[in-house]
Amino acid sequence: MDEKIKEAYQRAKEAYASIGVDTDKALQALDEVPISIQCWQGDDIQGFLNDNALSGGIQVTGNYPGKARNFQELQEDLEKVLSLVPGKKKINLHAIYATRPLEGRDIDELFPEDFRGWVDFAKKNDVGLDFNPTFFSHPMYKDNFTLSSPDEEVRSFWVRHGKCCVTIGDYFGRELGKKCVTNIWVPDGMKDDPYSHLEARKRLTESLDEILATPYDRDSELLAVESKFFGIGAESYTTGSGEFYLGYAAKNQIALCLDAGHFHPNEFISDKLSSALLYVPELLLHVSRPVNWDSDHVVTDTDELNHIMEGLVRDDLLKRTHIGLDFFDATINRIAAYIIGIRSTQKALLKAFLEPKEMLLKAERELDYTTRLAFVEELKSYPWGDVYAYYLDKNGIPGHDWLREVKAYEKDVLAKRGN
Ligand code: RNT
Ligand code: ZN
Repeated sequence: MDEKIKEAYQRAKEAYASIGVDTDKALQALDEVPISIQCWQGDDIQGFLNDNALSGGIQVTGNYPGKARNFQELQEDLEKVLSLVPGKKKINLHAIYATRPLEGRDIDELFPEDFRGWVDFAKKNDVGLDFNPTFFSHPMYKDNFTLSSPDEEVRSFWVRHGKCCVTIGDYFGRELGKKCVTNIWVPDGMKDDPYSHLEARKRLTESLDEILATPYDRDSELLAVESKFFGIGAESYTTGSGEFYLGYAAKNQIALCLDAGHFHPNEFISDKLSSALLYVPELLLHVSRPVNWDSDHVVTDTDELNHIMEGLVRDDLLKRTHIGLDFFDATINRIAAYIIGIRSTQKALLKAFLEPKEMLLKAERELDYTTRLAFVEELKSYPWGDVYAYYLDKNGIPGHDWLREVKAYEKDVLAKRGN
């Protein structure tokens, strides 16, 4: 253990103890919160199955060299990432990341065996797996529609895809003994004003009902549905809107996925957590950073990120919330993007765990808003950075020096890929 880090931690521990906060306990709590890492930052959501360009409101911009081109390379990159962040982790997969070639089959006919490679990876690295059917980057994504398509051939294709994916998520959960969260997001919508707002939504309900009727073990898998405000090419109408999915998740008692970039630019998910959890059993978060729109920038230390984590800790919502990351930036080193995003998320969580919760709750209940504001402001300059540095060092993980390691990996591995 680095002596300077240890000394700084001792001082931080005393500072926090003086306001009734136990830093060891905060670190223990942090260490227990699984963070689901999106596999798609590693290769710009390309996947292993096809060369189809991205479509449906998902845009990856940039061409920084060295992206993973296959399963082998993505595994190497993810292992590098896992080695540079402490705590519990999961890997979040999309259906287009099947590790077995489809050989004549299409994605409406996928089997657990197609993902065997990831299960081996998860066991080797002691991580859980989460899953997503891929309703984009495919020729059957037609006229901006998948599950809500008026074309029965299109709609039923995607229903079959969704059903296969429920079975695969169930398999992940059983195989790994860690519940798999399978999240459904469809890009469906219209560029121009719809005549009927209702018809496509009725079809989406029908399709989802068919997918949910797939048998699965509730202890092994949790289904989630993700809303969106608008997408590229779907500027005027999104079938799966916020109200649609809040209602659907509440009615069917499945999880609601809230993506930080999927609401009006002045609307924040941090204020939706407590309301949604009064009516849906669980939440999935897509922690992202929207810059003016659903831009999926790397997560950084923003007010909203801090408010999300505060919301979860202050109101005790963590037990029913799954934290997943959803960003993809191809303009910077992709491994660095991961480390920055994951560490920022962990730091925000840690700050929330380092609050004198009982004292602040009491102040609020007694309408002592002066104390509330004073302490929340004071806390911003408390030495939480020393606590996080200690957490890293205790786990044998480099602190600020992580970038040196990532640059070395870029030189030795990424640069040699020649892409
Ligand atoms: C798209 C959604 C969705 C995707 C991933 C790749 O707007 O946010 O979650 O980002 O499934
Ligand atoms: Zn998302």
